[in-house]
Amino acid sequence: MTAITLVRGDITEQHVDAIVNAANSSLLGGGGVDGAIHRKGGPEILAECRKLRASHYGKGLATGQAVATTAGRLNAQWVIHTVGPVWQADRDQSELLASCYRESLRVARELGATTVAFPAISTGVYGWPMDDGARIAVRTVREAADQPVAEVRFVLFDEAAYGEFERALAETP
Ligand code: AR6
Repeated sequence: MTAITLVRGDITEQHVDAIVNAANSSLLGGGGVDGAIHRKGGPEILAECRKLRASHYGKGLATGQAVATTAGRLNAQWVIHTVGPVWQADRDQSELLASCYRESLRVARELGATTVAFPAISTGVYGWPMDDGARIAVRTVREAADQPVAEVRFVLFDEAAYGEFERALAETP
């Protein structure tokens, strides 16, 4: 059974096996979590991302998919990059957001990671409402997390995000 824990803070400060990055399909960096990970993790991460773009991911990483690199100078072994959908009020993309969590966990299991830290994917620059993003995150991780992943830690940047994840956790059987 995988434990789901909530922490308020900065994902780049976590000591875990794998840190999940809310990336974009270019894999070449950006703002928010992505910017913080590359800043603190150092150039090794970007170097591996460039190699991925030059090999299997010539067109970039598709929305809902996940791929791992080194974590550079972060207190982790791997960064798992995933691309969330951009929120659109007139289109249900919940399955794509769920896929980010599912695919990241699949990569984590393949790597043998036992502790995995997730941000609230798509809820920043990509505009997904936090309450719905939290419900999808918690539900999908409850369904998909499996050995050897012993802990999935959601790292929430502010009190409001923490509150929504707490509520989602209490509501999800
Ligand atoms: N630690 C934990 N959570 C954070 C941190 C941090 N250091 N920084 C921000 N958050 P975002 P997205 C929260 O924008 O919406 C980038 O430019 C933030 O408050 O990082 O998936 C990429 O390159 C929000 O709740 O990711 C893409 O272009 C959540 O993390 C695009 O942003 C996610 O916010 C991806 O947008």
